[in-house]
Amino acid sequence: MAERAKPRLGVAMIGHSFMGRTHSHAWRSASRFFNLPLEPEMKVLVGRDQPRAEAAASTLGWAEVSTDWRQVLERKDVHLIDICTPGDTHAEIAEAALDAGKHVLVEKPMANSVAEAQRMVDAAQRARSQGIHAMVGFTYRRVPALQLARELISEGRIGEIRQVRAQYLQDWLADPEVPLSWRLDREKAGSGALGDIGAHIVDLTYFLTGERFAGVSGLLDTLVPERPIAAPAGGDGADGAAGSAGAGGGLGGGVGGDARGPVTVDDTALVTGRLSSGAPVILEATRFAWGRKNAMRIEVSGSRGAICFDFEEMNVLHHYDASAPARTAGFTRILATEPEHPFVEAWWPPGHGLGYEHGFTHQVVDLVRGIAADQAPRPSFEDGLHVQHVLDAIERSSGAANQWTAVHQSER
Ligand code: SOE
Repeated sequence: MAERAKPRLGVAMIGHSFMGRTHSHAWRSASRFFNLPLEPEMKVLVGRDQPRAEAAASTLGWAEVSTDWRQVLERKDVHLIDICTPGDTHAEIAEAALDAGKHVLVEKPMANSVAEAQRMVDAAQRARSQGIHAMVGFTYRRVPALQLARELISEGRIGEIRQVRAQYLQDWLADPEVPLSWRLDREKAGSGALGDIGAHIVDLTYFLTGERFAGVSGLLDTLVPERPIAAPAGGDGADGAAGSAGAGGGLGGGVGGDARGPVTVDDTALVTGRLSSGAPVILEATRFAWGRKNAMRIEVSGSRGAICFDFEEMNVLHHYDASAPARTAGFTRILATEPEHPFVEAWWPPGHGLGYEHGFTHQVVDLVRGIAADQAPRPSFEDGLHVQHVLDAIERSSGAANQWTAVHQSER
């Protein structure tokens, strides 16, 4: 008997640089590896420049191209808008899309300010009664080893949460000759290391412990206040908005001449904080840690043990069981590459491991399943708003000589 065709989920994506490439890969692979209730269709790629968008669409597998996202919102065959542009455009596009009855996936951090994030939450709440869903792309939540970490913590395997330490270390700005890009422009990016990578460890602390932040003390610093002005380059959206990235969607760009311009965001963010239980947290986000390429690390110490993760070994989770006899106690290195681990069974035979891109595919899988079941996928816009409140409190604290600053708690 012929199989009945699945209902379609028409997708339009805005922006086609680094994040646009990862998302395209995810939309392409999700239903090829996972049994999804809806079939995603890569309908339209939106970019500001027609020829560049056309080239990207043909490489990444989008059927059509548009230079006008508002027109795309009018299309009946488009059901979901995937926003991969710099933060300054997120609120406007997400609000309009939700009000037009489209589901939304938006890259992190969800906005450049609390006020924008709040507007997005309001729009998501209006849309929810119509069965429309919104999700923020904190993709690391869907790394199998980190999903396992959350399972172990919620099963009580490390006991009560006592303390969290997390770092997100990169080095792509350590060289002062790396040119300016949109990520160094406060107008476009909202903040620097804080929002770009610090947002991930704020979200992961929240995801793993299930606790919100209560207060913080923050120290932000701009280590290289001026940089060469970048030569115009290809790409569009998330990594091309200020002409920063080539077609490959990398982070840096070419230098245009001798002219220099100001860096208007933080280069490094250092934070101490407390969770709602009172548990202390220490966070560090920097793009100046030579030799650290994408070292997103998190260690949670509980009353009965600990878990520890480093993205540079993304298939590994370390677990310490404090009840083990001292003679043989030590961190157990768990390879999260087995069919028993979240998402892994859909991919390769045991032990073969996953990469950066898989988190994005898993994100699409959970989003599509949530939409089909009419069950709000997480991280929701409310979750994203909490992260935004934490970033805001860190900035205010840093501006007030690191003064302890309460994190505003909005309703869930
Ligand atoms: C750049 O610093 C960046 O691409 C972040 O923007 C991403 O969110 C992170 O996954 C990797 O680093």
